[in-house]
Amino acid sequence: GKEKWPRGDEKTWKDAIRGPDTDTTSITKSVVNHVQTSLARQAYNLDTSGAYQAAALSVRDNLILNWNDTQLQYTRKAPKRAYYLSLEFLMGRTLDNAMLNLGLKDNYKESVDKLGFNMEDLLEQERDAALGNGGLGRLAACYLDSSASQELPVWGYGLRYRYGIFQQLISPEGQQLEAPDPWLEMQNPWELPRLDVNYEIRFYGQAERLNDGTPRAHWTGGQEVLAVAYDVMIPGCYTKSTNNLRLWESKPKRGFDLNSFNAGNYEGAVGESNSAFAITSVLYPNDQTTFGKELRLKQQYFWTAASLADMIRRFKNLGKPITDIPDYIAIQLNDTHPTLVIPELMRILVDEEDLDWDVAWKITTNTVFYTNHTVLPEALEKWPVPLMEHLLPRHMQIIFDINMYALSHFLQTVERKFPNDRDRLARMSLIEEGYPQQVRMAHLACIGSKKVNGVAELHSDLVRTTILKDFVELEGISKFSNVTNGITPRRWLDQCNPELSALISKTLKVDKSVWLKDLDRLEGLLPFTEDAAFREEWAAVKQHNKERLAAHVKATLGLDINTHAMFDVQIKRLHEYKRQTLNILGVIHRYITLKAMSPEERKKVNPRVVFFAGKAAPGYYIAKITIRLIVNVANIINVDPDTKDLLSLYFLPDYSVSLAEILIPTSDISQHISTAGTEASGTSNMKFCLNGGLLVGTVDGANIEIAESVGEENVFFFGHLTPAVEDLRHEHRYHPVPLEQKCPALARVFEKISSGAFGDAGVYEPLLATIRTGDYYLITEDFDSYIQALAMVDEAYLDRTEWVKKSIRTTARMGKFSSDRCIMEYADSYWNIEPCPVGK
Ligand code: Z15
Repeated sequence: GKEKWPRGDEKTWKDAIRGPDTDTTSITKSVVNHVQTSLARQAYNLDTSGAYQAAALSVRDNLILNWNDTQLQYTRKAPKRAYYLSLEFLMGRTLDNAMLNLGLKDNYKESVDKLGFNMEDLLEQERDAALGNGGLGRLAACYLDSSASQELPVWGYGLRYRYGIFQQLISPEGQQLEAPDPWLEMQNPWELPRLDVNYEIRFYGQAERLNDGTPRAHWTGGQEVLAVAYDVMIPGCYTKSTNNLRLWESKPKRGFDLNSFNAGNYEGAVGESNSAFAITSVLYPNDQTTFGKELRLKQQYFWTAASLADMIRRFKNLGKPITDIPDYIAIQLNDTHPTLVIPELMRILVDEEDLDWDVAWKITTNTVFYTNHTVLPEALEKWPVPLMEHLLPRHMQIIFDINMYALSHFLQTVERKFPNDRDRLARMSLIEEGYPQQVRMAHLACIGSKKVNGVAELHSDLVRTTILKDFVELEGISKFSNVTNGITPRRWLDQCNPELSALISKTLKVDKSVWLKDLDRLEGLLPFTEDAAFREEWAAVKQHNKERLAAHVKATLGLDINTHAMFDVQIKRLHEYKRQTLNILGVIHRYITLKAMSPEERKKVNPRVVFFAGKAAPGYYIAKITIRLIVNVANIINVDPDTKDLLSLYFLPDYSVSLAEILIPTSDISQHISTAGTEASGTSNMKFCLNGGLLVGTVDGANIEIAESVGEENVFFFGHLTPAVEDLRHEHRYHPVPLEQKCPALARVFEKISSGAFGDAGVYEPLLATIRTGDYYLITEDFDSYIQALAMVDEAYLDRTEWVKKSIRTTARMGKFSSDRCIMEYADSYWNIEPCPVGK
């Protein structure tokens, strides 16, 4: 029936309630209103920063109205919801994305224009929200965009770090320096503090089993910290649906402890509160390495416990029996970082809800889903048992119980199925023996989840056949599957490459509101490969994007870039397995080759500009040397009169989402050259291809599926395949061959470096030594075929018409890699959730 108006005069209310500001006139009024009131500033002396803030607050108003309607709809319809738990959300900037998703960018632009400002300048004012390291964090951000765009009831849960990923500075010698990222120093219009939404989170203390015939225990004492919610609105594309990203901030439970002050313990009281603030103070900048730091474990528990408490409170409002949790909640673990939700949910169900262990276990394993993002051993999380016991005594008991007493489900099952297979038991146990013992988080995530997935076909196969092989044999293959990663075409095409987006809409005669949400429509571009005028327009967009980047580099670094060259880009975290070394050694090889040519020969060479960008973990020594080498090679070759017009090299500092948005649309080729079997998926490969850049890559991760989609003739593959890698490593270990014999071309490159051509050779020695001895990532094995692949690129680039055709075909066939497809796969095959559109 019709709901009764809650209070007051209905007409008065309804006349006063407003909708979003969508026409230029009301947008202008709203922006100026924010200048006058929210910002408390005079209209006549407004600067660009103020104009940005006011425009952002106006856009935010629209988001809030949609957010309210969406959340009300979820409350009314009570659909099953999915929660995406990620320690990282690499959101980048919000204003442009929000205006585009609202379909209001043109109106805001017009309004800002009339007020005497330039929209591009305003956008530049915004700091990136850089609450992530790399691919994993950016994937989470793309998935939020797609969930809202698909009108799915999905929330993200994360941490509100006061400092995001560090700012990278590069000294003139090429040393990486790290500075804190004070992204919250300016007012952040994109978050809503919810000081009333808070939970007390316990650490340390004692856990005592009741031993009353139930599995229950009491966990008391220790330290309690408050988790406070900050909500970030996630607008869907061309829909009212606006989801929530809830980020937790830590603070002391009751400010300063008055008793301590009275006892004259001022410093103790302040110290206590400092340690509470510390939990969410900084994002750990280590990508794919585990350090076993107590504060990191504290972050993980703080976040999972607050998120779970929030979900359960919301569930309880529905008034359903607790055993219905799996019908209303799906929890997706983004890597093992949130694995503590498994023992935490068990603790709540067993200790607080008084359920039988088996009932609790069934609920848990029907609610949780786990995505694995790596098979690299150094990236698999393990926590020392003594640390876990100290910080989370009750959870440690529960993990032992899952391992032992839930034995009937696990170790006993293993024993029954594989009698006397002690090695298997040791391999599979949640506890790795050693001094100290360690908790294997991937094993816990695996047995505590309903489904486990990898992020590209090859990677999911490797998960099934290597790190979780024993679990596949125990539980059956159907629990283990694949969801190939994707990217949001909103940010990674429409926003970062507006000219290409406009050209596509014009050519397809389809509004972007359609094809951006149905990316297979790009196939409609294929017939136009034969249209010379279209090809020219296509090429002109790339050229324009190169010039846009060149202008940016000129403005920020004062450097002049040759925009009439092939742009060759490798941008990603620095990692030995990603092999930036292979690339820079290839650049040196190219330099040597050019130097040896006659001026006549040089005239036939294609000019090439090579770009690198990426951060190294602050403690990653070899990665930092790699940056040094790149910078110093650049310093030499960029000023060499023999070659500088044909080959130049840039290391762009402080790689970020925003920098990626400028770089990606410029690329003719991009490099994704990890040792086969090491890159789980990669997602920037998809971004480049969507923007018409071609791939140079190994047969690894999502490169394989990209080639399947765009056609192998449009990808430059090289290098050994995954099955060969282990054997080759074995050879290197037991039958080493000197570099000069193994790979003479590379030996010449090493000689050049050792001769001091790029400064003090001693600096690079530790890096070169990793290749000369051991060569775990098989640089020497892949170098020759890498150089060949680059030669094929040069060859192909000579036929510019054919090249542009390749570029168009690549974009046209990238539909599969929309993160909308991924999110629908998770929704249908894992979470079992459905769209819950507003107003239906
Ligand atoms: C990270 O960014 C990735 C994996 C990890 O285990 C961690 Cl800790 C961080 C990356 C993968 O390296 C990359 O191949 C993949 O595309 C991305 O996650 C998203 O799945």
